[in-house]
Amino acid sequence: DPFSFNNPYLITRSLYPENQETPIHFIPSNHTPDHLFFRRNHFPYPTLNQSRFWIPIGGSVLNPTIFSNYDLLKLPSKTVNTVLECAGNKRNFFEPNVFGEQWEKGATSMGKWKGVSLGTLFEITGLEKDAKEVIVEGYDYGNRTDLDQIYTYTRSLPLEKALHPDTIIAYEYNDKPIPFKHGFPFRLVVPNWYAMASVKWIKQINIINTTFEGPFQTVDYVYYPKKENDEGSFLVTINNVNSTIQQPLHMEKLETGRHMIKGIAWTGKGEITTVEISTDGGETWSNAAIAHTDGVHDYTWSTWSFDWMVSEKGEFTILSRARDSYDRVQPPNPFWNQKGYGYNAIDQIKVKVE
Ligand code: MTE
Ligand code: MO
Repeated sequence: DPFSFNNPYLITRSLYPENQETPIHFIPSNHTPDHLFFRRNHFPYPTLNQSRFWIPIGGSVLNPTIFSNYDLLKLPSKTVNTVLECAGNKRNFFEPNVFGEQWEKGATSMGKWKGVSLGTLFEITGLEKDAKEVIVEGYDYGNRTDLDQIYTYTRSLPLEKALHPDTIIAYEYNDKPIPFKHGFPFRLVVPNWYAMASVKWIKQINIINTTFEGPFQTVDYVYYPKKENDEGSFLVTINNVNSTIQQPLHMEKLETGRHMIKGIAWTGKGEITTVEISTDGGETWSNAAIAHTDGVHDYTWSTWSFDWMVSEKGEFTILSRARDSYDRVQPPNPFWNQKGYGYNAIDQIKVKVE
């Protein structure tokens, strides 16, 4: 649409590789459109060629098989509506600050992915009895300066998660082929897990009977809770319960009267049960109204809204606190860790009423 010049742009955190986040106040409550989908890359974009349309599956399988795009399109399809949130989303708000992409609140998306369950492919290849993990490698690669070696972006999943019917090799996003920057032609989509697990531009899949030790799972995407050493570390996997206020804007000036406070809430375990709002910096709380996305529960975020009547002038701190069906609740303080993953402290903005 040549007249869509009013579209908001992504906010660039780094250009090469390209890391950009969504201006969260513009993100619609339903599926994230391509132009607002955050981009998170560890390496330059890979170049596309015809070999990309085949996925070899090997290792601890009975029948190693190369699946073509035609094979994949013919197999029973599976659609999942899911949030994909970067584990580093909101990293910028950790105190003390941590190194890494300084994401604010927009490294998150929600969309409709269609593809084939990984389990469907393993029905064809068979699995050896001692199969333990599924390694998925992407086509993008580059030098990791910290390790002084070239790596591809490669991750593994425990067999149980890989076999979940909603873990898919996707070939469509929002009813169209996946946009190139988001993994075309094939991308792994792992609902409920932070998005580092959802490997873009799949090159090959290998089943192993050991524990994968690639750097994107032994160096990165590990919580290191201590400042001085690596004691007590554990892997980043499922999303924490979280919420983000989309409206009003942080530091917005408002007039006295009625204002709609609204936003999104999501979790990697169960579903969102309540979102509480405070307009007095946490002294009192009230429930927001939650709208679950029209029957498509899946792994979507919930939108919520709260009608705020404000008659006094002054500065106000507005907070949102989500809770899920496992009774996980956003904490007042984030769980600090060296690499700044999984920030989910109570969301906060300030406004001035004049
Ligand atoms: N897959 C490949 N091949 N290369 C990558 O750098 N980044 C991961 C994941 N999959 C990555 C990848 C991370 S950390 C995130 S948050 C998501 O992709 C970002 O997906 P997006 O760029 O489609 O938003
Ligand atoms: Mo990420």
